[in-house]
Amino acid sequence: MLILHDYLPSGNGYKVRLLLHQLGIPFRLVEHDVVAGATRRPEFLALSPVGKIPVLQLQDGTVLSESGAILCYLAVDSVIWPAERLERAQTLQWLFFEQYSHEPHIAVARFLRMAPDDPRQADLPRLLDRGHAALAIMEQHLTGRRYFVGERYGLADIALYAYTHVAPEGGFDLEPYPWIRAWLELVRSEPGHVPIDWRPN
Ligand SMILES: N[C@@H](CCC(=O)N[C@@H](CS)C(=O)NCC(=O)O)C(=O)O
Repeated sequence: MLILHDYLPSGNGYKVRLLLHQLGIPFRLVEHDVVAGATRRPEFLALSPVGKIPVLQLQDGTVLSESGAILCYLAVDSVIWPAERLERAQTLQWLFFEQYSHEPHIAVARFLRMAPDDPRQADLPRLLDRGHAALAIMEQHLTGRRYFVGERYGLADIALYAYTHVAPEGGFDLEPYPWIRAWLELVRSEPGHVPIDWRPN
């Protein structure tokens, strides 16, 4: 059985949990307390030198890190992976956007609210600014569309949903983004959708 090393409040981990559940793939969840520094301990670093969750451990012991890479590993050959070459590249485009222009600002702003002693508190105004810039790009793309790629629910929606739906916890008001709010509702209504704090039995 697959093992997912994860931390329940993590949006990066949630992307993988959500996809595993929606694809009906059974897995065992092993939780690590990121805030307490568990991923920096020697036992975890021996598993994955990157020192971050999520980590997917395959049946043969191989480990895979980086949420976007794990999503692709699980999705390729499944119904959720686009058949068309352009749509595959557009999916990757949004996964890279999420990692470079969205998550580093929106997820970190949310994390700083959970960790008031973190020395990066002074970065908050810049993170809010950059996070809103990412939300504005998403709003513009979603205007007149239902989903990010090919008018079908896919990996780009999963990856961007993970931290966008909890962006208010980082201080982002989603009121000015009606298309994003409609898309969040649509993603929530997908079959097999589970909330961020869901864990397998
Ligand atoms: N680019 C990575 C980011 C992973 C990441 O930042 N994980 C955080 C939790 S959301 C973590 O494990 N942080 C622990 C640390 O940096 O010590 C991904 O998408 O998987």
